[in-house]
Amino acid sequence: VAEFIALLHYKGRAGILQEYDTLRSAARALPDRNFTIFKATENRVKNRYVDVPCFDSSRVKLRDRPANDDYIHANFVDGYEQKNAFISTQGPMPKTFADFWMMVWQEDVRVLVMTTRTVERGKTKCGQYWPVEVKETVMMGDYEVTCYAGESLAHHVETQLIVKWKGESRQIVHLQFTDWPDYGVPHSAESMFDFIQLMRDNQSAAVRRMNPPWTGHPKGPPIIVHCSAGIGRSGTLCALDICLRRLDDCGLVDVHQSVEKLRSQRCQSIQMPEQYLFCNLAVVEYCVAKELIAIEDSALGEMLVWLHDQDD
Ligand code: PTR
Ligand code: PTR
Ligand code: PTR
Repeated sequence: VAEFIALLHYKGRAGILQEYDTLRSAARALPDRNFTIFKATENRVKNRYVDVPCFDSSRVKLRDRPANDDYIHANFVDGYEQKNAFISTQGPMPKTFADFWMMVWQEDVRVLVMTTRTVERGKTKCGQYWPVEVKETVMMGDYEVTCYAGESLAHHVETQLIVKWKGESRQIVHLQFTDWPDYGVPHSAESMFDFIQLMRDNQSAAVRRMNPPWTGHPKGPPIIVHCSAGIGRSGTLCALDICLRRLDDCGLVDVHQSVEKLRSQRCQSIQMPEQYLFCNLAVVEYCVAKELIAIEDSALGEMLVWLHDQDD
């Protein structure tokens, strides 16, 4: 940890931004960087953004559909020592609501994490694919989704859902982080740490309630994480979860390597240089909060200034 912090100081803001550039070049050089299914004419309507491609290699296939109609803009992403701990996906659109719920059901997902608002700065970022009023039921394709409880807190909204399909019911929780500013990155990672903990607690509780074995997921089903494009904010959240788990488990941290791996599974994860800076500094903030390191306020302050320094 001390080495990581010393290295950050040595690299400085410019060095970290340069490191982000090398991540982008590395991504472009990946051997199995194919987006054939994303590009297929019939799938265009299923993509929220034409400029955010979806890897063929890690994509989630809808198994109940014919092979030429199994596409959704979603990828399996590994967590810390857990294969396919996450599915990272774009914010569902009315045309893909049914596909989204089919994926939730197929992968046995119990925790949905959303890191955007449905509308930001007057633009639609994500469709309203879940009910928010207590007792409200919506039909999403063949899936009946009912809200049975909801709570709005300072930094997030928690909605309890029951999903029914072919006579079977499942309890699913929807966690929406509302503390991410419309643009850029949060000023402090504190509310994100709390939110990550909430996500983990809900997942552990869900796994305890479930009966193993889970189809294809020995450590429990994936958590679905999405924002608008499903790369910037979702990528940042997944990267932080991975880095903090590793830190807690063995006291090691390698943001660069963790992000590189993430980017090989979900294209463009951590979409902006500032998000990469944020990830690095959030790790510092976590180490300070956990008293793993003692760092002078002035040094931490100086680092936070880099983060929010908009004059590149
Ligand atoms: N049209 C570009 C392509 O297909 O390569 C879109 C794209 C842009 C894809 C950026 C990936 C990108 O990733 P990175 O941010 O790693 O350069
Ligand atoms: N890709 C955008 C650009 O290059 O202008 C940057 C961008 C990133 C825009 C995220 C919007 C984004 O989402 P939000 O508006 O929700 O922050
Ligand atoms: N074409 C969009 C843009 O550049 O604004 C694509 C985009 C949108 C990319 C949002 C990233 C975005 O952020 P996030 O992944 O955090 O929703």
